[in-house]
Amino acid sequence: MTFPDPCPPHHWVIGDVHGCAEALQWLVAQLPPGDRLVFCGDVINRGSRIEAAMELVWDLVRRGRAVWLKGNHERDLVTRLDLGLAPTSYPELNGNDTYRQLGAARCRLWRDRLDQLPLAYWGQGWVATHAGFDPRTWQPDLNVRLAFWQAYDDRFGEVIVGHTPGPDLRRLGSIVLLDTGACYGGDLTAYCPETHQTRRVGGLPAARRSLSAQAPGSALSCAL
Ligand SMILES: [Mn+2]
Repeated sequence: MTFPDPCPPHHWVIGDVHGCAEALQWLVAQLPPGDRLVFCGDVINRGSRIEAAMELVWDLVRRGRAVWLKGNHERDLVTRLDLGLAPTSYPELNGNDTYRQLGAARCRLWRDRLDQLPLAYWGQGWVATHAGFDPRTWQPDLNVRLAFWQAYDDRFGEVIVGHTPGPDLRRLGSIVLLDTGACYGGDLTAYCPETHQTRRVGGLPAARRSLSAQAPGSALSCAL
């Protein structure tokens, strides 16, 4: 005989890490150790310590504390690896930050893990997914923006997404936009759907943040 847990653990949904391993470490250190973590996808690409970020998240997944949802960047890397073309003949893969930092062999070691990442995590009265739902099918869509924002009818309760960076956490009705652009000099943000609390840490080390501050607009211009 079992009794329901009188105080089930809370969840923290974490926005696009994009290789910001230091920020991720600082953020996780701020969160209650018994709470569950849901990574909203796009852990890879863009930042300077991509494999360290992947290892940190995967370790949390392996220990049963976290779920890593698939983002369009994880999906696209798997797609490109599966094309099986020599890197020299496939400039898009050469231009992939994760591929450049890890190399072909290490990318292939991650391929099956990335391919099997779930598309959504369903909580009580809320759901997390990378970008939103296709309003024609209401299935998760890893790239959707406006069509979902305009059509969402609250059928799933609160929907927590990353994918679209902005200076702060934003709400569009019952949609929560969580990506605060850690890799562009913004913050990495965690949001708790049970308490509506947020935690955020700076995405870049101080030295690099001051560099990025000298080039306003350059980062977000390639944000999407
Ligand atoms: Mn994305």
